[in-house]
Amino acid sequence: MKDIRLLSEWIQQSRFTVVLTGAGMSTESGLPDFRSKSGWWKNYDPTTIASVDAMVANYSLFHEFYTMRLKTLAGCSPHRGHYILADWEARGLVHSIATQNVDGFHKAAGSRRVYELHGSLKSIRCSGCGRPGTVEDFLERADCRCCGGRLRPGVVLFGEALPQDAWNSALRDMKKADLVLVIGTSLQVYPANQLPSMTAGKTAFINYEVQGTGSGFDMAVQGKAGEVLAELDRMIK
Ligand code: BV8
Repeated sequence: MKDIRLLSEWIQQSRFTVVLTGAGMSTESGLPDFRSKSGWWKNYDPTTIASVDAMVANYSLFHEFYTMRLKTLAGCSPHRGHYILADWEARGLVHSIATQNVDGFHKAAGSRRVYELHGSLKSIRCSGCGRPGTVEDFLERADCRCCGGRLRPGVVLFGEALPQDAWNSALRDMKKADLVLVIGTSLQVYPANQLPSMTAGKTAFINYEVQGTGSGFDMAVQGKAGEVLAELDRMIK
């Protein structure tokens, strides 16, 4: 409890707070994460699924995986933790959010300055000509209406570069931050996992599992993102 009390003070004193979130930020919305016991990668090996090779060599499996991801997403929505972060931005307590998540929940909850480092599941595009497609067309396994190419979600697959503007904005803000909150991530994925080390400010890790990953932070709070954020919000209000 004392850590959360201290963290609530850091958040109020900070002039430039940046947040980095991962899949653990959305599990309370009903979206599985990747590496926990109930995560997506339990049944699938990411590099054989979420990669360009998989999309080219095994489009059926690729399509099946992302169809399931899109259908699961359609039944979920942001939880109180997403709304609290959006409220903190409106109140000047948070400057921006860099997210590894592709669910769009931070923006849906009202956050304005969100850097989607790994793209967005619902932004469908043609893997051939790059023109936008619709989720409906993707789900029906239709081809691109312009060039007949295969449709794909606008997510960053393993082996692909991150969107330049999102990465540069996140890096710029991390360097300026005097407080970085890292929420719901195992920090296994490069280069997003490098961001917390880019700041000269204080760093706090809020995660269900804190052993190992939590070391190297100024503070590690073990718990569920939504619950910890609600507790902090009560202390700050
Ligand atoms: C690139 C989109 C170069 C798709 C994703 C060997 C060593 C090191 C690196 C590499 C290597 N071989 C290859 C690499 C690079 C590779 C990489 O990092 N691989 C890893 C797996 C070893 N990275 C890349 O390929 C990146 N690109 O490097 O390009 C380049 C440069 C120039 C030109 C060309 C190429 C691209 C990486 C992006 C991949 N795309 N997602 C999709 O979603 O389908 S990654 C995927 O993992 C998701 O985005 C996810 O968000 C992300 C990270 O995972 P986490 O968010 O951390 O989720 P995880 O389940 O792991 O952890 C959740 C945590 O939350 C857990 O700790 C859990 O305890 C906790 N939790 C759960 N519930 C809660 C909670 N905490 C609090 N509250 C809760 N309720």
